[in-house]
Amino acid sequence: MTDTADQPTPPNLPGPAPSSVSLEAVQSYRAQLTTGEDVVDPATWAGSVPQAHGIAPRVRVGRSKWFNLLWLLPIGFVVLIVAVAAAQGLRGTPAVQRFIEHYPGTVQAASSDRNAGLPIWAGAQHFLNLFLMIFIIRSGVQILSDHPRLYWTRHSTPGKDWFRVQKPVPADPLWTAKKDSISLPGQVGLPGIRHSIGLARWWHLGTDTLWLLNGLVFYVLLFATPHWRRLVPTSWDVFPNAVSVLIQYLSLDWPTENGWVAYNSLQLIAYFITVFVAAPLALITGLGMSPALSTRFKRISKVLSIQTARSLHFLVLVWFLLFIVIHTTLVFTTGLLRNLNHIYAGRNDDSWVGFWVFAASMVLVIVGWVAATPFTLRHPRVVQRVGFALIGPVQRLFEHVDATPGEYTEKDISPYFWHNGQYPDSEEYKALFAGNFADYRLRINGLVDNPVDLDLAQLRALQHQEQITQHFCIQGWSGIAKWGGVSMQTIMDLVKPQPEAKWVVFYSLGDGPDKGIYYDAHPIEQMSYHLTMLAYDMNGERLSFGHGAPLRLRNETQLGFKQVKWIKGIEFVAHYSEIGGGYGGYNQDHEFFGYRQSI
Ligand SMILES: Nc1nc2c(c(=O)[nH]1)N[C@H]1C(S)=C(S)[C@@H](COP(=O)(O)O)O[C@H]1N2
Ligand SMILES: [Mo]
Repeated sequence: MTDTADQPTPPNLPGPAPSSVSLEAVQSYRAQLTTGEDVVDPATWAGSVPQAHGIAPRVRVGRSKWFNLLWLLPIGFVVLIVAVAAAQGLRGTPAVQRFIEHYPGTVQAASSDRNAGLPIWAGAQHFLNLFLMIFIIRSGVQILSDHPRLYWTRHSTPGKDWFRVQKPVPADPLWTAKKDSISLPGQVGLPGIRHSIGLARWWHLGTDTLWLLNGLVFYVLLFATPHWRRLVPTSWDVFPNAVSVLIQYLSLDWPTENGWVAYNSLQLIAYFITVFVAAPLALITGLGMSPALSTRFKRISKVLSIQTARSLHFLVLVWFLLFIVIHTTLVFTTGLLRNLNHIYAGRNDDSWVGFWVFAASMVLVIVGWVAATPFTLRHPRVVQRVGFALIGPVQRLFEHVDATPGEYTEKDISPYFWHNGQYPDSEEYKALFAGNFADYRLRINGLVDNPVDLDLAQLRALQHQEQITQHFCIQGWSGIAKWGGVSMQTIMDLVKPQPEAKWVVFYSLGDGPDKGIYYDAHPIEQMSYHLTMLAYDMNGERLSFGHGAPLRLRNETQLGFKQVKWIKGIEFVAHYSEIGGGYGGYNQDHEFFGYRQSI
């Protein structure tokens, strides 16, 4: 950040022309807002975007070759057949027979019998885990499909993605991330329709909170009882035993299971990784995508950049999916009734008790699964409110971390910075653009002692701030740019907010996708953060049309949709509930986002 000390400071500026600052200006902005619907109509959703389907998942090989992952199905099948043949061959050899005799597959500690059986809490938690996972996975896949590409660097450069479920990025220089999003079938994605990330995130973050609580209780109970011994390997013998189990499974001559007393070593390793590696990694990589945390904990975000976090988060999903498929297959094929009795009935026999508990729980699962999407489309405000109740307090906590400037340098600037949102096309904007913004005025008013109208020359005369920061779009792409402009603190020194002013509303010259102007409200505390500014330059040049000319907001503790572009007015208010639909911004009113989005 560089301050240009020789530029005039606020008191040296020419005073505002009193006639141009008026209540009418404020009222005219508010009158241009629309309120948004309380029900989702897929036909008119997000500005009537037609549903768009992705393509089969592909992974990049080398510079520009793409491997279609559907090939893994036939390849996997052939590999499995070969592996079965090889394992059967191996079991015929005396050396392998001796090995299996020595390492039968299960390490049984002397105390194993004391840990025999599963307590009721384990069954209850297993069910809750399974139930929550359905919503977590469906909404997670929905979030991915809003920017259906993965990268290893924070630049999100087209063609540099390593994974995509979407065609290559078209050459259109004004292509937006929203146009790049894809739809999912309504019973796969949650809620399935294109660009429904706002609702998907409430499901994802809300059920995550419950899942983490469930996991925490599980950890506590596990270590407060001897049951941790069932899940934590305590001898190196698990490795040869796991190899032995694998050979036995593959040769289709399965080991005798005694899961009541101890899991076999392969199972033990899989459970251990799932509980103690994959689950914590899901949390860490999830938080690694947060703008507030990333700008604050720079050391961590240097290594775990948003895109590394996002890619790893996806790989954790792949692990969970594989685990679920293999685990369920084995539960079904290694003595279903007994297995179900172990987990749901706390008994070690072949009665039907566990099965009926399982069947009843499956009814709940199916009802939840089938109802989730229709419910979300019919009651999106409920999803928005309940989701916020579950995750809002955490987001609020993270918001209080002010970033310190200077994380990135010129060499970090992204070669490609995605565009997003709805471009302005009003006569008002076109006329201003044609006149090179000579007639542009930024109107700042509301609960301030000194309302002002500023033209671009006056804005440029204010103390200059420059910062190189990372943008985090809610859809998942990111980019680094150098922003030049005026800090919001300088603006506040000029307009002098009154004590009642608690929120600051930014109005755009551009409409949102459902008509009515785009706007967003920010808490006033964040306006004095180091990196909160109005930018008129980007990467050393004037802000382009696509990126928000002539003026846009940067508040680096929040996601991209809150960075209003093409700003025409700023209003200081007591609360945003009187503005537009009353939810704190255009996306909050129309697409059920949250007014605090530090994650
Ligand atoms: N006026 C207005 N501002 C907007 C939007 C919009 O649609 N209209 N989109 C937002 C979103 S979702 C993002 S990610 C950023 C994108 O900024 P960029 O196009 O400069 O990358 O602008 C934000 N500001
Ligand atoms: Mo965005």
